[in-house]
Amino acid sequence: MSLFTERKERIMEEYEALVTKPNQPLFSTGGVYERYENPVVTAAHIPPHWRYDFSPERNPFFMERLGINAALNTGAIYFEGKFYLMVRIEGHDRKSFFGLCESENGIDNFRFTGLPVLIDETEDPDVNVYDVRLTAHEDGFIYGLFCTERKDPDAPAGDESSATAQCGIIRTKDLENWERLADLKTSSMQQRNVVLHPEFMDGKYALYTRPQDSFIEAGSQGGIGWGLSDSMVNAEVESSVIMDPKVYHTINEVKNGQGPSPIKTSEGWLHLAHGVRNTAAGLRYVLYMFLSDIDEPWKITHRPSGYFIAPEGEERVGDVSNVVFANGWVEKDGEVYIYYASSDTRCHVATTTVERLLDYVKNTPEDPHRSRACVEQRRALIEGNREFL
Ligand code: M1P
Repeated sequence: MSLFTERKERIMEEYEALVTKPNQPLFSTGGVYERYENPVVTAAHIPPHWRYDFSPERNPFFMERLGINAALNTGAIYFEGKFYLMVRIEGHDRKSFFGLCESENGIDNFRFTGLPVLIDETEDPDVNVYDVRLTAHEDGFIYGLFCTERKDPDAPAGDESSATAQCGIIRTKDLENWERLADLKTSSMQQRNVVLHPEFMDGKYALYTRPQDSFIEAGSQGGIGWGLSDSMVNAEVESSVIMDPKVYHTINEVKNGQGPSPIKTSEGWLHLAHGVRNTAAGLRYVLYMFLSDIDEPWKITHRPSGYFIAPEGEERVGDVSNVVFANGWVEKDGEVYIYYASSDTRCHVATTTVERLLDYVKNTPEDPHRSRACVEQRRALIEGNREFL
């Protein structure tokens, strides 16, 4: 058997074993959601024919020609009976692009379909695109809002790392044909983590924003903003209110950002977001939740303290360690599938229900912002337990 055939057969066998591997829930000490044994998508889930040249003449050693570095921050949607993830796939060349994979049950057997998504460029071509949030809007389109990154035109000579971030917009009705719209205009120098609310607000489109002073730093701005746009064609948010600011000595003291589009419940809008704090070892990204008013979604009614998901075990290590990030979840018949990436490297699922999440957001006390007040809060919990111990 030739080296080509031997390698190809082994790679195909290992790929099939990986993408058909069943995933099992793990016992959860916290009780709010269940994590799973295996990541749902990794770099190794990207189909071999997206990576290798299958011609024995052109590729006698069956080498990878276009390698994949990571499969991370994924948008998610339930569409025509299947769970779809729109994964941020990063090549060895550091450029990200989107690929769609589908699964019947949302927890395993995710397989990429079609081709890597080819997005039209605007007159100012994107250098990098990532972190798409999918929203099935009541106008009938599925929108994908993503970060478009370009070299900072004002970077001084020799500075090859300063970049600008803005919100790119695509839309579709079939997850196959994507129409590129103009990038979102706002009054902020830069934007990342922009998310479309699924319903009209007084006949306008509502967007969650994250204004920022520079590419990395939220700076004097930051917080999760809320603003309206008359249209998604040439979308423009002229002014926004900060509905969830960054706060000193919390999990989001450095910056934060809306995760996926919120889930509508009988008691308000459930939100998943990420918060970033400083540590001696660098930034730590965790996920947190809040509930906002059903009629005025920019008004937060419940803010459970602290984090909802923080990196654990192998999740702690990767290209950017100590990070969890989520830009996709699916609610189906009351069950919630949370897709989160760990350390900018791989995608996981955690499952729960709307009922459990509402219990969590309503009954987890708020951060009292001082150690003494935290002790009082914990003593009240212990006191309330006395009669049951
Ligand atoms: O590296 C962690 C995350 O950093 C960015 O998020 P934020 O804009 O909140 O800092 C994004 O680049 C995200 O993709 C990445 O996972």
